[in-house]
Amino acid sequence: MSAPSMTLFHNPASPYVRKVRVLLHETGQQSRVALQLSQLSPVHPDAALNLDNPLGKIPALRLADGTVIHDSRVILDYLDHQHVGNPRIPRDGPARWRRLTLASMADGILDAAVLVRYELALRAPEKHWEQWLEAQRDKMRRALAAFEAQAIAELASHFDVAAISLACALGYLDFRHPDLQWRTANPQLAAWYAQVSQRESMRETEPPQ
Ligand SMILES: N[C@@H](CCC(=O)N[C@@H](CS)C(=O)NCC(=O)O)C(=O)O
Repeated sequence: MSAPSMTLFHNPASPYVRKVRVLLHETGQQSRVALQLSQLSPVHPDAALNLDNPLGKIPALRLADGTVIHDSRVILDYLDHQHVGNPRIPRDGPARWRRLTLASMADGILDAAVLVRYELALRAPEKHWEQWLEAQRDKMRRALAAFEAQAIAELASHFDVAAISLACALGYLDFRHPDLQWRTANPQLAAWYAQVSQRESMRETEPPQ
């Protein structure tokens, strides 16, 4: 087996990194990527990472030629062009825009969930802004309800960019926001997630307990 030609700035707790690792696994590309641990938060940045991604966010992927690409969506698109199996992001047509929109909605759940996590974990309790926290939770609830009502059959049809993104978002809700109890209002999503979370790619990328 040849040495990895790319380096992924990662942290096992990051749901955005998990999306990348799940796609690598699903497309048989894990051995192409070395992992470089990045410990960071918005108030404790990783200086080495900042040199490669001025936004100071993970995931970021250093390619074989030294170029660094970042944002999980960009990285997924890049890696999906590096394998010969079925594309995980439809290349064109209405399916492309639909699946990317579903993926974006899943990422929006994650964005809200990560912001809530930062507010609760990093800010002093007396400074917590309850109205803002609740508004972020409402975004999560509305997007989950939309998946539940409109997208179950599509999600079940193949494990592509939309399904990977949502599976990682739901895994993150279990990890950081069990209090949200997302399964109660979304039984079909819960059944779908119970299945996909058994995939090897999902089991091997579970966040630390
Ligand atoms: N839109 C970005 C979001 C990445 C992101 O926010 N990652 C978090 C870790 S879960 C991070 O790097 N946070 C550090 C910060 O915001 O400064 C993506 O999809 O990659």
